[in-house]
Amino acid sequence: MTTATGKKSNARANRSDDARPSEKLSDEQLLQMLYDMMLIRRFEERAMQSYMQQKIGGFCHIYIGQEAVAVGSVAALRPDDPIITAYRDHGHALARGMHPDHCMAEMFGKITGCAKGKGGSMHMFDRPNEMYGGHAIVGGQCPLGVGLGFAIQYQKLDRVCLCYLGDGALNQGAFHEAMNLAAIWKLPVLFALENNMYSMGTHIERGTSAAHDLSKKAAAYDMRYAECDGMSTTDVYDCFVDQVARTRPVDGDPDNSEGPALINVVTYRYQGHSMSDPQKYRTREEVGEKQNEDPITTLSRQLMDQQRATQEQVDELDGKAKQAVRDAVKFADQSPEPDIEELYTDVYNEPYPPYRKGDLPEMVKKAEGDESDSR
Ligand SMILES: Cc1ncc(C[n+]2csc(CCOP(=O)(O)OP(=O)(O)O)c2C)c(N)n1
Ligand SMILES: [Mg+2]
Repeated sequence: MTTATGKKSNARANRSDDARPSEKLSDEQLLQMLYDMMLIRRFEERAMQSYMQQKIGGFCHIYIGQEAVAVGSVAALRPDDPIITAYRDHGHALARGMHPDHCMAEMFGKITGCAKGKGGSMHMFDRPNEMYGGHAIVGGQCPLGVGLGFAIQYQKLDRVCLCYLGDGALNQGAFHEAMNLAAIWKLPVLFALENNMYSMGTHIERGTSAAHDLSKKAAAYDMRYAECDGMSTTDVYDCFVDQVARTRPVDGDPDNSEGPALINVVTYRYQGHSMSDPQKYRTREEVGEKQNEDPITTLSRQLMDQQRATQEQVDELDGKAKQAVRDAVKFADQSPEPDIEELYTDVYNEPYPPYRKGDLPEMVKKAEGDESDSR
């Protein structure tokens, strides 16, 4: 595997034992993981195409290359474990079980989207599948992830929150506040660093202290640290099974948990930062080299070498993924746009009517009334 700066290291050095949970996965489970990655890849390809056709507006950040991170880590969770992430979020939503129709419709700004088309690409939410966004402010999801962890602890549940972040978030104050609180309150949160080595055009070594040894970031908060190879689905899975088990509070008791951890998942994005990125900060050779480590090709080969899948089965899965995405585009295309009234719903817990000139919201009127009463 590779370290934060791309150098080779022993991915399993941080593990408590040498057992590999992925070896216990059935053929069916492994093929499901392969399919989930194919679905994300094909979804992202069609998302890029639809963006070029101006069917998708705003920002759009493509996850191609990083599929093993979301799929491998989510597979290590229980369905009731919450996850939260940043704006490069379509992959996480799909890995968590969001139907591609509703994911694509959200991107198209349609009422059938997971957030009624009001969030778009960066704000995938799926409460039933315990997916809490989709956040555009770099590092902004870290304190929210800590909040999810606090809710678990407060309710004495035995869940684990997976809070994904990019390497750019390592330099945000919110990340450090979140790490500190998670550590002192021993919250059941795993900070899954998706270290694709770039934040926009800035290489991690140029923008982040101790980039060569990110265990120091965890050590600063007296927190556990682990690394895994984000280009290998099974390595990600093995690492997260271990870390989730160590963090999960048995019977909801924080004393029966090893507390939070920072996990450095070394990965790579093949596309630009967003849809408009001339990518002058890296060479074609560098991208090509990483494409040789493609997570989908790697898992396909692994399964075929072990005679757990045939080429025909792999092709069939890919065909199924392509069809699911074609259907999703059709669904999104044919869905209606939200009505204009939707601008005023889902803003507050108690919805307010539109603000017209001279009209004060009920809340303000009430506050002013209270003030005059007390004068
Ligand atoms: C607080 C804040 N500062 C700056 C930005 C602009 N911005 C958007 S994405 C990004 C890069 C973040 O990179 P990283 O966290 O590594 O995530 P990646 O894009 O690699 O997934 C920046 C600086 C922002 N959205 N929020
Ligand atoms: Mg990054």
